Amino acid sequence: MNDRFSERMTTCKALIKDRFQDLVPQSDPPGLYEPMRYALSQPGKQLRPTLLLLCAEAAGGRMDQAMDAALAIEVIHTFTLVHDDIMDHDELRRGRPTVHRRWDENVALLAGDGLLVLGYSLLARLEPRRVPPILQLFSQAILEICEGQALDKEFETRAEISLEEYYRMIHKKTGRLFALACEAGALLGGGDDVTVAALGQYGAMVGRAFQLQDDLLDVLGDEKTIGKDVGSDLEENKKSFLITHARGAASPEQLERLNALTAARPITPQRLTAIIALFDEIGSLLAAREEIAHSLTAAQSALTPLAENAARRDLAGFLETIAGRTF
Ligand code: GRG
Repeated sequence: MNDRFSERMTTCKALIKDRFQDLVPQSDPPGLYEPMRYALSQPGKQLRPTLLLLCAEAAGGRMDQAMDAALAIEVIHTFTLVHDDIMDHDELRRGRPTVHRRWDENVALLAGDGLLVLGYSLLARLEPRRVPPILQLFSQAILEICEGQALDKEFETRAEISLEEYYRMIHKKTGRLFALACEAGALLGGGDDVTVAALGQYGAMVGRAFQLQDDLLDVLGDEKTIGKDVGSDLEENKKSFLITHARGAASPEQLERLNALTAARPITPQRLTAIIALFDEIGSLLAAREEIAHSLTAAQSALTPLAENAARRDLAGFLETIAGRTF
């Protein structure tokens, strides 16, 4: 990562963090507001709000015009994590117990609902003429994320899915929020239709690369570094890129070994090591890395219609952070 870009990332994150402190009111009942504060108090990577702010500038505007939308997207993203952790029975998030582990599922459901509403109330603070199109954009995207999550859950009950189905699911579940960040930033920065569409495509490709990377980190990552459970996709019978690719590319003998290794529960560290070795033997780890590289190249190409300026260079720099991420 070059120094200038690293500095810009730090600036964006600091801008967001400063405004994040007092978002949740100190109101009664604490059973609602404490878990909401807990979920927001441990910052994640803040990729989506950073992208949103960079896209506002890339479209010719200023970051301050887009700040409330940047906060909103991070709050709404945090909400999706709280509900996703319930659905996936995950115990760790951002290195700490998930909200439903720290309290219980009912508390986590309600805290998530509160965060979604908080996100929308931040959008209502934008410049009045921007509110209707932004609400429309967010609402469409959020419904599509729900569709992606529904597909993700449905696929858990299926023995196998095609790579086409996998890409459709991650496009909705993960890519859509990244695309929304970029489109909303572009719109708030005053970008024209071509710029909004180009940045939306850039975001979708960043999201695809990000999810593929996430699938790899689920098996190869270090629990302390990624701050969440390792091997959870296999444990939950999730159709990650790796399992989907491996099932399609394995020889009959490899498939038999893969089925035997993935059938038993829990997925012990020894079994996880054997599954990773088999993914490697089948070529699925390499295929995932190649797909990440293709997606990042597609994201870079999507920037072509944009004027050559510093913000566009930052968006190209952002791709390097995704390519090299370890958490
Ligand atoms: C109504 C928007 C809405 C959603 C409800 C729960 C749900 C339906 C969708 C879940 C979508 C989801 C959690 C997708 C996974 C995306 C993903 C890999 C998130 C991890 O993002 P990071 O690594 O997290 O950027 P940090 O902690 O860094 O913020």
